[in-house]
Amino acid sequence: MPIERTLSIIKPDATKRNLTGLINAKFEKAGLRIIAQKRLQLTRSMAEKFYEIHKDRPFYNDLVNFMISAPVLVQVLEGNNAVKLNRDVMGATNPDDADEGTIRKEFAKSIEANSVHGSDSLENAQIEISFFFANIELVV
Ligand code: IDP
Ligand code: MG
Repeated sequence: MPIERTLSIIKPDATKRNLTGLINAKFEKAGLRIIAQKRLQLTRSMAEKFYEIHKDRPFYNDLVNFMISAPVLVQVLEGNNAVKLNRDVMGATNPDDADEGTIRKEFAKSIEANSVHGSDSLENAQIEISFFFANIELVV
């Protein structure tokens, strides 16, 4: 299985409730290694740019406001099939549809305030990692 890297964000609903440690434990238990991590207050322009792909969706403005409503933890996770493995650990976008034991099932408050972001492809993972991190910050 290929070793991959993926971009994770622990979202404001989770940082506000002091859930970063419990969520990181889920990643580590699944075999994902946190090789970079920092707590940031996103600016509106950063959040707009990060979610630009969704700019025509009806939830875009609310999503940007949510993502700047409190600090986030941006992270790079590394492991076998990390992109898909992380999506599996996260669970479905809507917590009502998420499997038992997933982060979103356990912690998400709503389809918007769903506790975590994870890259959806290897190509997007590389783009998203370089959005937040320099190579020198990725430490295995
Ligand atoms: P994903 O995070 O599971 O990849 P996306 O479809 O890429 O889901 O949506 C990005 C984020 O936008 C979601 O994680 C969630 O915070 C928010 N979002 C997605 N769909 C809705 C919706 O229907 N209403 C409100 N917010 C949404
Ligand atoms: Mg997505």
